[in-house]
Amino acid sequence: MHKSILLVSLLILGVIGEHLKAVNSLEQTSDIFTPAKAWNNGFNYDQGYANFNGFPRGVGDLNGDGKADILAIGSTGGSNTCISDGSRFTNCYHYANNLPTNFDKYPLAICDVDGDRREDLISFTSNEVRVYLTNGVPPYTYTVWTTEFTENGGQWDSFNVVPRMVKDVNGDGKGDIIGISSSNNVRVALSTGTGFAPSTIWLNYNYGKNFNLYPIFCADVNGDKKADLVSFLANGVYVSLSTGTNFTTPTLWNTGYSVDSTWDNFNGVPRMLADVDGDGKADIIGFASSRVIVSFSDGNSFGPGYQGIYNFVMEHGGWSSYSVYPRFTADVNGDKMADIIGYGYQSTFVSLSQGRPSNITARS
Ligand SMILES: [Ca+2]
Ligand SMILES: [Ca+2]
Ligand SMILES: [Ca+2]
Ligand SMILES: [Ca+2]
Repeated sequence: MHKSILLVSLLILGVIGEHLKAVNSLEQTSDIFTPAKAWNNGFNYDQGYANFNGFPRGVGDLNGDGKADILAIGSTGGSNTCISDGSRFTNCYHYANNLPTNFDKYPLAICDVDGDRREDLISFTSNEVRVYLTNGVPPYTYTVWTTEFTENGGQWDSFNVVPRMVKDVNGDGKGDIIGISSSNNVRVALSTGTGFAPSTIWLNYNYGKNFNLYPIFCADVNGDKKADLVSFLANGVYVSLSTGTNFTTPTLWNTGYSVDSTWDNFNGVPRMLADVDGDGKADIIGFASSRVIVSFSDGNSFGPGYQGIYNFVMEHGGWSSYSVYPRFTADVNGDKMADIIGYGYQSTFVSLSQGRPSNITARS
């Protein structure tokens, strides 16, 4: 996240103070997600994880059992993970040492890059991309997979301006690097299983160069196992499908979730892509100020917004900012439907997806 986001977040926290703590497990009726339950108490604001940039956190299936686990970077760069057993994040262990603690400058990603179905940790440092393969006895050590996409390897110096992601864009089961350069080139470096091949340009695209205003993601939205590019521009959500060798010209898939429709910053009203109903196509999960909204992908567009849950948002539960209370979406109980994971004030909360009930009505 950009520095200004942190300052704004700290200001908000200071001004509003104690009553805005993401502590809840609110009683609420929920159309898609079950009420929030605490699954872990270790990587939260109250335990010193003050903000996302300084204490990056993530989710990913680190042991390959189909259930996403949590991972957090502490103040000295040591990282710990807690494994999902389907109802808690438990069995915690030390994952790796000396990871960077400035996400905007040195972003991290979690993705399986060698195809063994265990997700790995990818760290973009000042001069090399380090891959921590989760295939041995922790704590894991890294190998350097490329020197591209780094500060010294081409002015990749801020996630907010020149984001980098790791997702499988060619469908071979191994995660690839996708980076959008300052000259608007979407560069892809394919994983060989033991390294990242030299990057090539898959698209020239000006996404806005400001992730906080115009968030951008890689996720498979049409179910062909190749991750596509999804960007939230000023007037709507645009999708650029992966062909396996390039990204197609972006087309408009939904007119909401964007700056013009009051979704004006990621820090306050985050948006994500994950497959909430388990049909293989990633859907939009939007954390509006008053509730979580889901728009399902039909492979050609994102449909109308369904009420997801009245929690994990500013007005319900005190989730005042992404910086202080980061949220993620991933399948934590192994039913192939993506759930909500929120790092709250004292606990990490989970709301499970119940899929797409036929009796719920779309509202936008
Ligand atoms: Ca797991
Ligand atoms: Ca791949
Ligand atoms: Ca795709
Ligand atoms: Ca879906």
